[in-house]
Amino acid sequence: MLEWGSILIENAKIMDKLTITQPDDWHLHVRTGKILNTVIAHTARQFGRAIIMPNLKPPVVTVEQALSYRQEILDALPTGSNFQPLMTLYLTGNTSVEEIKKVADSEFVHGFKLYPAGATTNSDAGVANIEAAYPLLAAMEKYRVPLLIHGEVTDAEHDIFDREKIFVDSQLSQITQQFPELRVVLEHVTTQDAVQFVESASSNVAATITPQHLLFNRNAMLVGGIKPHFYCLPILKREQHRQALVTAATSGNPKFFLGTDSAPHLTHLKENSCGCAGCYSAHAAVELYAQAFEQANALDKLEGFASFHGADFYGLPRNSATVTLQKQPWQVPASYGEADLSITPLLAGEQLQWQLI
Ligand code: OTD
Ligand code: ZN
Ligand code: ZN
Repeated sequence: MLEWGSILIENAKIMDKLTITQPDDWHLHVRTGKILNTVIAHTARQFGRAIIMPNLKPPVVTVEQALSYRQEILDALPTGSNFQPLMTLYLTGNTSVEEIKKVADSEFVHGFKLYPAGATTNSDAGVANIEAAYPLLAAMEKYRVPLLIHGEVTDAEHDIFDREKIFVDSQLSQITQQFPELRVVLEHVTTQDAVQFVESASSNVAATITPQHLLFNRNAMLVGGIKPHFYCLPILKREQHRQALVTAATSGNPKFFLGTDSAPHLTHLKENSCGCAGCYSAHAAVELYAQAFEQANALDKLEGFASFHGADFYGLPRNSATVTLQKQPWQVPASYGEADLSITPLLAGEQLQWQLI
């Protein structure tokens, strides 16, 4: 038996068991109603906490709404679960400085989410002109409320594969320059350019990385037929970018942490002539990350990425419980949920190597 920090490795040559501090998911969609009921146990099985995205219809825009959404999530949890939903508000052109102060004073709401209008699922209420929202960003900087950003431009003339880089160059660099003390999480980074920006920014700027962007490039979605369950936004990029993400995630740099962006959609709405964006990964999130870290020979870096860096950035205590992963191949089910509400998970029907025990 060999100990690396708090990671316990039994059988050092063929590493087949891994115990780490319980991780958190710093970017998650759980929806409401029946979908919430189907998905929440998957997240609660693995994670201590998760940052809950506010892109409901209508969006979560006030602390009061966030508290009632939080209660709905708590009510949907399996009995005995200690899972804690960490709420966020959706930043709109109508957000007030008063609401930002309320978030600063709330122990349950942890930030605002900025969606450029039209960038992703349920983002129509997002910010059309970011500069017009600068007074709000100034208030968030002043009251130390984190800003979580979907970093893509949405103008029709920009190629979908370039939208993140253009956002970083034209918008994010302005925001971090104007508001150097603002705490910023660039959500779900997908490009080498975004990684480099975050690395060279101040310690107030961090990023989440999804399992699909660590494991797959755009060939997974497009070679041999269109695979709608790999379609998410920001869209999967080319291999060079995937490699940059793996390097960042496994570097031990505290600016990078786990955020699944697990986004459940009904199967028939994804397998559709105009399929919706989002990968459902909550069923196997930690297992998927373990696979990516193992492929990079970096399982010893998983705990920092999954369990420490995010809590440290948000100024929350690290979890005290642990979880254990075992190398024990299992087959991902074809779907979850009742027939007419079926959700197809990422890698449905495929074998995964690691299993949470
Ligand atoms: N991306 N789908 C969704 C959100 C994310 O940009 C995101 O955070 C969703 O369905 O809510 C997606 O592809
Ligand atoms: Zn997003
Ligand atoms: Zn998301």
